[in-house]
Amino acid sequence: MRSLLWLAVVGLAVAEDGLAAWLRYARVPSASRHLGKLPSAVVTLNATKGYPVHTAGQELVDGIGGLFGKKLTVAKSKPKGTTATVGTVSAYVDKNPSAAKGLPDLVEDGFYLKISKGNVLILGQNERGALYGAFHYLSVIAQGNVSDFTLTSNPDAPVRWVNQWDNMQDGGTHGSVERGYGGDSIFFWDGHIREDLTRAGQYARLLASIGINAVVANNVNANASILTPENMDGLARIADVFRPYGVQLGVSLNFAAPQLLGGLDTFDPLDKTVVNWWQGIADNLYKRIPDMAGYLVKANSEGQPGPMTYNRTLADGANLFARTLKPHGGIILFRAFVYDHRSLNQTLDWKADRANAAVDYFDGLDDKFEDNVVIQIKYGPIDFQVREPVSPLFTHLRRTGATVELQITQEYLGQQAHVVYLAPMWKELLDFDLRVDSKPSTLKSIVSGKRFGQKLTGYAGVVNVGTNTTWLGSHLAMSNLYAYGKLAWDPEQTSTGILKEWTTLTFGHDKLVHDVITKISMESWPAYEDYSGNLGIQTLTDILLGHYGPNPGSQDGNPWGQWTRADDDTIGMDRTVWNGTGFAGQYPPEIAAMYENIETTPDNLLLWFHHVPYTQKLKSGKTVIQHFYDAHYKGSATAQTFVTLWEKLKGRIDKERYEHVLFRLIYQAGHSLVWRDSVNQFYFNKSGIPDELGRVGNHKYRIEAEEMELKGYKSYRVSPFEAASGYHCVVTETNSTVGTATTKLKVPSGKYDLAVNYYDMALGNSTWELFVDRKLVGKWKGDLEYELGRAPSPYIDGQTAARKTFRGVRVKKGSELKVVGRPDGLEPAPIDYISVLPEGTVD
Ligand code: GCV
Repeated sequence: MRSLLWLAVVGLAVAEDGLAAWLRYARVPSASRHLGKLPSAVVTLNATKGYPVHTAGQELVDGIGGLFGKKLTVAKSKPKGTTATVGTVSAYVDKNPSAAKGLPDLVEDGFYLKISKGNVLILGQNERGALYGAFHYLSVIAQGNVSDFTLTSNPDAPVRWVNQWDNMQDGGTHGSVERGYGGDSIFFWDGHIREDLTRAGQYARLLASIGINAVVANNVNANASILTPENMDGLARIADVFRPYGVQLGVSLNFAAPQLLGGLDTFDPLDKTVVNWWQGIADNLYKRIPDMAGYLVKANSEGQPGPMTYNRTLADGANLFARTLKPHGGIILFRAFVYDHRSLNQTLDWKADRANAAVDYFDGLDDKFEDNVVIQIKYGPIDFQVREPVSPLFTHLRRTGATVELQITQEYLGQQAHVVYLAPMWKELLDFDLRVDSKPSTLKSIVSGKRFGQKLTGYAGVVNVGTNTTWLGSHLAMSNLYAYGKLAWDPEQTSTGILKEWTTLTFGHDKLVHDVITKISMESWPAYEDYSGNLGIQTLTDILLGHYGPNPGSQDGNPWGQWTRADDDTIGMDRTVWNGTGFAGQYPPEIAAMYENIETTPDNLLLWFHHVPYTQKLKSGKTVIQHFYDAHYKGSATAQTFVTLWEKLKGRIDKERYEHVLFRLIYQAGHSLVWRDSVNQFYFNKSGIPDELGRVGNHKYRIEAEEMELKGYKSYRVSPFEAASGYHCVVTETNSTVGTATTKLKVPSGKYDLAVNYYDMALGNSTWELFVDRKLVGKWKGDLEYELGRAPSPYIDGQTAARKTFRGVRVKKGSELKVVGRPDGLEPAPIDYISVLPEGTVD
């Protein structure tokens, strides 16, 4: 009872499951001291229930109540005492005509804030802007700042959308949310729109608080059945729960829907019956959702139908929809992610290059699009890799507006099982100067519309939250969603500044908590790049399966085009004009010249643009291969420090989130070693060039499971070979045999960390027990598929390889070390090796 009271006094939320994310409204330190500087009542101007100004009033009451324990009332006209007045500029000016002159110019969705001696004025250019202003004020006071200030804030770009890749139906290759690692869809189930859309409303609230104005709820790999009358009614229900937050609904379309759903014998975009069919769809949608944002379309890409099926241009395809939306005020985001994954041939054609596709397809179409078409372009020319140059297509569209597509869900970047704070990467991309016509042309100036003067430009972020209370599957990953919204509003904000805000709102004010989260987050992208794919070679993940664990060999020899062209002596894509695929020539001359020349290409993109020997010297003086080895050791060593850093926070944040994050960081530390060893082993094997420091292939603390005394276990050659230490692991002889692997330790007596590398497949839940001299050290289950949302894999490979560590175990010289594995289902309790590590060592 006493502890409950204490919790109430210090204002700690009891269930910190992540659902409230950064909108926890947890009590600020010394809250009672600030009460005099806060409003006592809220006045909402022209508020209608279910619309943003009304919501803003409610948020102010809830926010100030939670943050400071001060109960506010909502009034329609001015009560006595200090007030927070919130509404649109026009509603305010109607009541106070003389105030008009003193107000700043606001663009759509912008807001004005004036805080003076406890009186707060929050005005939006529109209702949505008023809500944004209220959220901004609450964020400022939640960070402990109750001083007077005045602020005019306008968004950098009008399009600030998020995309969800939610499927109508669970199952299949991608389950409920394609590339989603936070549970099932919050929108759809069993082919329909969910009855209970509470989570959809909560999502809209989070998004509104960071300035997002639209959500495309269904996957770009769209199911035509989204457009049945019943599902359109369902979409209208989603729009209803979004509306109070000023979030508009967008819909992804399947280009072949006239045929698949409408029963027509064609989906040719120039066919009159097709045009009429789509007009009917638009009219029917807008009848139900008058404020619908518009459409998102993926066409002629990865098996999706599109206009090119009928030899029509991509502009013909986009304009078909644009024209049907125009009478309703909607816009279409048409994706530039167009390429043919079937015909690219690496062996026959040195010049073949998937990276060329977007410019090849879109060049010459700039002035052909309707003015409500926006081209949505992934930040790099391939696919959300750990390092890519900015897509050159941004420089080819001067009349038609573009959005940059960023990925919050970490498809190729650790799937939320690895912490990777993405704001620093996004900042680098946005700040990159593309030098169009030899003039400053940063990506951010292009997507704000300032560089070329287009009206419709901005940002699209693939988020893929799910029903998990953490939204993305990991508490720390939520800083990426927060940062996405903040940068889309104002790309000048810094990665650390955004992180500081997010940390305060999410975890509170403790300095140590801030220091730790900042250090982990800011080191996370460089570390991940170091252990997953260096020098612009891309994330060396398994591109044919889950896009998660290491599998460098999977990049080449298939038409997906994420090639490295690694052979025994050389590596990298030659994208030069003089000798390669010509991709470098798609940039404006200054940038093209920089990438064309190996001397002026930055090291971190060397292998993106050039095909070189492993012995090629970098600017650092290292060879390519030695850089690979060193970077993989460095990155994985950094990942180990995340665990010890986080452990400093024990007792300083709530137990629930502390444990949740710790579990993931421990897992990441182990998996970073899997990455390190797989990639190093792979290139050592290919190149035959040894590591100057003698680490690769030499692991003196390891005992290979296949070299232990086996009973019920047998040796198994792993594929790909590099995913196992010594290329082999052990598996139980049958699905029901209990296996034991035993050995005598030769190390001097003392305390050691015992690390067992095993494989946790999605085919069962084996159990393992580790004994020293017949005493149980620990027991664990192969159930990571329930704990981590990352892509499940049925194989013994780099996706499923994991590590379990027991720290500070006493052993004697000659002690018996034994692992007992009990298979379950089709998972044969696989073990790779056991490391007996002197304390403080990791290998
Ligand atoms: C929605 C990548 C992903 C696909 C995704 C596609 C896209 O290829 O792996 O899952 O499909 O990009 O962006 O359309």
